[in-house]
Amino acid sequence: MNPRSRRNGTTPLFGPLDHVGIAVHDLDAAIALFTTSFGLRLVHVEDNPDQGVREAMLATADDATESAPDGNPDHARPGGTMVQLVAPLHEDSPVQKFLERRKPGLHHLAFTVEDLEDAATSLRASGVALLYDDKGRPGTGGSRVNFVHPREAGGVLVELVEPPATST
Ligand code: V0V
Ligand code: CO
Repeated sequence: MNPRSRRNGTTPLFGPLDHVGIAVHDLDAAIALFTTSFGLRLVHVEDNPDQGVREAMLATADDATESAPDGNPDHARPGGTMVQLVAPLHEDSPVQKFLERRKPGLHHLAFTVEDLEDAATSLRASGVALLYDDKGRPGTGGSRVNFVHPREAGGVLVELVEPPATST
């Protein structure tokens, strides 16, 4: 068990909803809708070649709690649940496949976990597999992420997010 983990029998495995992922064709148009019309604030735009996406994170709660746990200003995390707009970076992107098979719309729900590897162990014990190995993959804003396939999660792609470690 990771020594940073504070999880015990009384805390849920999945913490607060970190973000809701929405698949889009046109990132700039979607950013304009969510900022200009819906009033969300653009936190950052980032390419994630490993995931085959260009993504934009938008804050729903513009409170004073925004801070970067590791001191990197690019990793600032607003207090509320975010919206993540994901557009394909290339033809092999899972988001490209999603847009072709389905259409733009809700793509995934991302829950915060305290420790990605502990979460993988716990899920495995419940018979739920993750897409990647227990260490996960690089996610947005310095996080590490892993996924549960929608066929194992009631038809919804579920992402696990371990935020960047707090620097002491
Ligand atoms: C596929 N299906 C979905 C779905 N994607 N259902 C709900 N939500 C989704 N997002 C359904 C699809 O309609 C089919 O249902 C079935 O699953 C198999 O479809 P498929 O196209 O053959 O799917 P696969 O198995 O080839 O690919 C699905 C997976 C893929 C989940 C394995 O999308 C994947 O590897 N996703 C994880 C990585 C990812 O999505 N990255 C982008 C976000 P029927 O027709 O059989 O009923 S990156 C991100 O969020 C980051 C970086 C971050 O937050 O930091
Ligand atoms: Co995501």
